[in-house]
Amino acid sequence: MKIFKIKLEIFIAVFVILTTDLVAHEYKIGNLKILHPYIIETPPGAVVAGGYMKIVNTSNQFDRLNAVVVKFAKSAKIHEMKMENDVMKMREVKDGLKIPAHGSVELKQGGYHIMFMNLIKSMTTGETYEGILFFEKSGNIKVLFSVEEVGFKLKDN
Ligand SMILES: [Cu+2]
Repeated sequence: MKIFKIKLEIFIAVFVILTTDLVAHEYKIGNLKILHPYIIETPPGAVVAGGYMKIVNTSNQFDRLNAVVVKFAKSAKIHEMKMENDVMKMREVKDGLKIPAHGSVELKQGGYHIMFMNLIKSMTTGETYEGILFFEKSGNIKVLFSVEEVGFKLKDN
C-alpha cells in the first residue's frame, strides 16, 4: 500500500510537470518575464500568422522589444492593431515595443502582435517553433512559440 502511494505521488508530480509545460511556458531574462509565446493556428496554405505573448518587466527601467527573428517565416515584424474612424488598421511599430518599468505589455489578438509573413508552412495546433526576441536593455533570448487553437487567450497572470 505504501509503495503504491509513493508511486502515485511520483506519477502525479510527473503529470503536473508535463501538463504545466504544455499549458504554460515562460522565460526569464534580466528583469523580464516572457509568458507563453504562442501563434494562432492557420488554415492550410496560409502565408501569414500572428504571434503573441505577455511581457512583464519588474525593473525600475523600461525596456523595449526591438526585433523578433524566426526561421519559419521570411519576416517577423511588430505590429499594432488600432481602430481608426471605425476601421481596424494594422501598422508596424517602428521604434520598438516599449515595456514600461514595473509594468507589462500583452501581445494579443486585436492589439500588439508579431506578424509573421511568408510562412514556410501553415501552423498547426500542437507544434512549436523557435524564435529569438531582441530586447534593448535585457538582451536577446531564445523562446518557443506554441501553436494554439483559434480563440486561445492567455489566462490572467
Ligand atoms: Cu499585423
